[in-house]
Amino acid sequence: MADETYTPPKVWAWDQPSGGQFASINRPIAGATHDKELPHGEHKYQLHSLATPNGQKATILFEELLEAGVTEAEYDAWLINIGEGDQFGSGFVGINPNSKIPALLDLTGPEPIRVFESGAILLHLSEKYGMFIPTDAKGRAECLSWLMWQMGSAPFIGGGFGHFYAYAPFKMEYPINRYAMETKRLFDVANRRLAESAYLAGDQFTIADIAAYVWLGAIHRGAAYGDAATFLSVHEYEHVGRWVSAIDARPGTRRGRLVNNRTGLIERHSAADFDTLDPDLLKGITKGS
Ligand SMILES: N[C@@H](CCC(=O)N[C@@H](CS)C(=O)NCC(=O)O)C(=O)O
Repeated sequence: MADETYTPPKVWAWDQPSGGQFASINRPIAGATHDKELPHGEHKYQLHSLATPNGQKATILFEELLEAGVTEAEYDAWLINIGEGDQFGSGFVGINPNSKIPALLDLTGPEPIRVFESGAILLHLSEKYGMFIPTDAKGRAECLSWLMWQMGSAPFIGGGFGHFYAYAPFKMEYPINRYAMETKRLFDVANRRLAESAYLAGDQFTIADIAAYVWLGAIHRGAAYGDAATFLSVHEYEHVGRWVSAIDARPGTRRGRLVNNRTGLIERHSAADFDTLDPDLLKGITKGS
């Protein structure tokens, strides 16, 4: 059982740092902390992000669209350093009042459209180009169901398991047990689904796969939360492993994971930017990316 006890006061107050990694950027209020305009490039899509799993969803879809020949999907990707508080600058808050990456400005139409929440960005772009989302009612419903499943469950993996297992100031048995159990259950949900179909929504690779892959793939290959892959025995989920390997091999996905990434491109403004990288980075997935 838990080895720490705590009696909450009648009214919670923000009077001390919570401790742990990222404590300095956590606060209980929304809104901008400082004035800072966002930079602007030449393309019709301006993405402001970072290569966390949620950020990679957007860059993977952009690179997959470009890989599929959708030249209108050219984009500028600017770095938002969440450790430095860039997400609280006035320009960023203007396109995402929730102050979290990724956020997109779509300038393809008569007026600018802001899109925030990684799932909304995936839907916005896939529907616009009619790609990576099935068009028949049954396939679309399956795709949206798995997309929303991922969006709803990511906080239990990242904010729950990842936080208490890797980032909290000390290890607490109760929350680690609770969220390890839930994370393993989610792996099992995906594993059972992937035992019956190649991808989450069926035979085709869709935005539901992009959303789930960035989270499950990072843990599966041992790139997230220290030794979480061993702790959670993820090798048991063999169908998830097969699916992660298949998606790892996609050139668009490989490029997308390297954008806004300190081991890849800090910023991305053209396809030629990838030529500046070590070719080995583009040939395969490295553990740290
Ligand atoms: N539900 C959001 C979550 C985004 C999110 O949690 N972003 C994190 C990085 S992965 C972030 O920007 N954190 C900064 C902060 O919390 O201040 C989405 O999927 O877009």
